[in-house]
Amino acid sequence: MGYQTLNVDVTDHVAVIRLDRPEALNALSTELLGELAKALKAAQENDKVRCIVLTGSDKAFAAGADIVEMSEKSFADVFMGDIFGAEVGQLMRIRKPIIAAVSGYALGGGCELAMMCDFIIASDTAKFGQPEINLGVIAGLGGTQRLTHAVGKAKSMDMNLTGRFMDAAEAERSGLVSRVVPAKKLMDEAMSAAGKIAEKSMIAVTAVKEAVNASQEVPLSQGLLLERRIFFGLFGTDDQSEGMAAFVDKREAQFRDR
Ligand code: DAK
Repeated sequence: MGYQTLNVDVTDHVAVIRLDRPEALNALSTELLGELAKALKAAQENDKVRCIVLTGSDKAFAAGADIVEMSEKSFADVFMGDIFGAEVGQLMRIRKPIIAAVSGYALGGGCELAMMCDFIIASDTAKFGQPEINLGVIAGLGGTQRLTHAVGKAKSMDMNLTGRFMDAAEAERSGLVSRVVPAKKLMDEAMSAAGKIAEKSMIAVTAVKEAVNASQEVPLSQGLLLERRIFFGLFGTDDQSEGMAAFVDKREAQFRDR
């Protein structure tokens, strides 16, 4: 399918979705978010795809929601229109792992989009921020919630109240990103991580995603119970038998997602 604001490429079981609105630093317009939701759904439904990498340009992952588009809207427009509600709902329904490969600006909705992914690999040029305060509003896609979970209250308050940007080193130190690599290596690193995930049992991969995501929502005792139940359940899979037999036999496991 052809997109106006994205490029999609599937190689070796990895779908790379690249945001491509360079004239606006990949600002998240309604069109872009609609296309992103479609591309993610297509990746979810494509059996060849085992992992997704979401990325932008060297200069910007995404500089936020499209301010030009939003500037004309009233309370009634955004409330009754539930802007981006359907698109974000689609993203949250993706069960395959999504890695955000972030270079340059990830601001406002761009930072929030990266945080909606399963983990973030950043280039050393990455800059994260929730500068909505400068526009007279606050974050609306998780910037006060997911960011606080990721970096703690102090840094989240600092970023949401002052609108300052966090560089890649601080983002790694604070737990917002999992790895920082030189800008030139960003896609190699993201593809290598995605390739590693693609080799695993998709049943176990999907289970990891559900269990870790649950840790952000439920009390520890419930999370631990859920984890244990899923762990026990995986003993009903061929992939558990194969994975453990392969270890004992000192060979590579051949997972079949069964
Ligand atoms: N929207 C529209 N255009 C943008 C943009 C944005 N967010 N960011 C950059 N651009 C455009 C610029 O207007 C400029 O266009 P031209 O003037 O060339 O036509 C072009 O991209 C290049 O930008 P600059 O000339 O400004 O480039 P610089 O290198 O000088 O500065 C910058 C880069 C990223 C520091 C600067 O562009 C900037 O501050 N951008 C705005 C960042 C920002 O405030 N982001 C937060 C936006 S608010 C919700 C859903 C979503 C949201 C909220 C609720 N619900 C579902 C409830 C999200 C809100 C936001 O993200």
